[in-house]
Amino acid sequence: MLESPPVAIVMGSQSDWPTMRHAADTLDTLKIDYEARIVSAHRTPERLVDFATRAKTDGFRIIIAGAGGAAHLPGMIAAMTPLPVFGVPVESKALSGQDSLLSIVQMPGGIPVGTLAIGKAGAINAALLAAAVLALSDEDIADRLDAFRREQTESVALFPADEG
Ligand code: RP5
Repeated sequence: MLESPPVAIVMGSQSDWPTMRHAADTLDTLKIDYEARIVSAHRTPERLVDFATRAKTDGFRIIIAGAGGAAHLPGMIAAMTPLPVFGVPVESKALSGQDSLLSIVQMPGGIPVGTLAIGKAGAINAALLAAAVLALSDEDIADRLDAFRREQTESVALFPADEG
């Protein structure tokens, strides 16, 4: 088994990175290692098969997959690995990501993809879910996740402020 980081962040295109980097930033905040790769279900299908079939033996434990439009990437990865796959629908230009969402969420029974919200919130939450899974067997990550939640709660003002 090779020593990959616990989380793989994969995306269908370079154009997905501005969304998917929010997952990466969140993992950085929690000090969780990851590797980010471009894997296109349609443009690089052999790369997809290679990645998905080897992901577990490479040492990854969780896969976060983001794609837009005809977003087959998360589902195809899930079809080829037993690892948990979290899907992030990237906001598409033509249909505002509703196409991405429906492409990812409507998996047939038997091959699950945990589907998040469209766009930035989905990318952040995919990373937080990945952290929560890892926290089940890693007390340091559990402590950092607890601290993150505590700080988030404390940062919410009681009263709204005027902007500007
Ligand atoms: C999908 O097509 C990608 O995930 C991306 O969201 C979308 C558009 O890709 P580009 O044409 O910008 O490379 O496969």
